[in-house]
Amino acid sequence: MQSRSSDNTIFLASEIEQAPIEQAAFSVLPVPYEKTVSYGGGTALGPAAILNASEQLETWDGKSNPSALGIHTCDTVNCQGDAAQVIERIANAVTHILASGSMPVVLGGEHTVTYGVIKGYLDAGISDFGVVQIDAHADLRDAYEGDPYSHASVMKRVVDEGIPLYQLGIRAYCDEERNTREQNPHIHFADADDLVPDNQQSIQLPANFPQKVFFTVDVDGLDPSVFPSTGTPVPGGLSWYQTLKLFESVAKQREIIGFDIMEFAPIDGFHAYDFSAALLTYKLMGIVQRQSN
Ligand SMILES: [Mn+2]
Repeated sequence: MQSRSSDNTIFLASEIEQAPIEQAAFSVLPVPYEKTVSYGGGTALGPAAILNASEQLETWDGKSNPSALGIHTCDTVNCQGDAAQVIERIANAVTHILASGSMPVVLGGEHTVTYGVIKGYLDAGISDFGVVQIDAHADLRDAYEGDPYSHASVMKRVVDEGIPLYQLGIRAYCDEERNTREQNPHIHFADADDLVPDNQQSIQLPANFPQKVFFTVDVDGLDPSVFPSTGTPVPGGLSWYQTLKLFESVAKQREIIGFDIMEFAPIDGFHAYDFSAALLTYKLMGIVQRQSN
């Protein structure tokens, strides 16, 4: 076990050797980017807190051992400079992971990071994929407070690239976002209203939804009782097991080509939430592992 305050650690460092990227099924990419803060802050501290908490994970996730496939932790992305520069660096890092034959597992940082990740796939020549998003917010504003790279606009940037989107657990959106959903036939959704009261644990992707899926998890999509450690919490979110089951239901229908965990903002002194974010990351690796067997 290493000190919780140590930086530059690698995922599960206490249990496994760092796998070379070419031999790792999963490549963890820390991106402590935090520029647009709408309410509470702290996402810049997310990746380091998750990596530190990963020291406490068991390699056996309850059903399989994802670490047996090899986990590589990449260098932390330099998040200095303007949004366009950082997005370019994120895209380059993701392209490198893909060129190495590994799967990106990206730790944010604010949700804007996901746009850089998606650009990385496009730069690598991969464009025949859809995005499935767990989130409290639709993130479909064309710009927020004048900023097209706001975390409140990230999924608009994604759909503007022509990428189909399926949203899960949304429960906060404005008129502009409602209109965007109605006008764009490539945006699908099962909102919190549809999923949470009946504890619905699976969805059916449309037949024309792409075979490859990138899965983005904004931790505020889960209920604040699970993750109060985020900048813009909204009550009525997904439960822990419901989140895992929904991810599994997508993984059973499609090929997961990568995923991210965004908007985690650790609360000083409440390390339970850091561990929850690390465990969520590892559990999603496990679901990917078992589906690809
Ligand atoms: Mn979001």
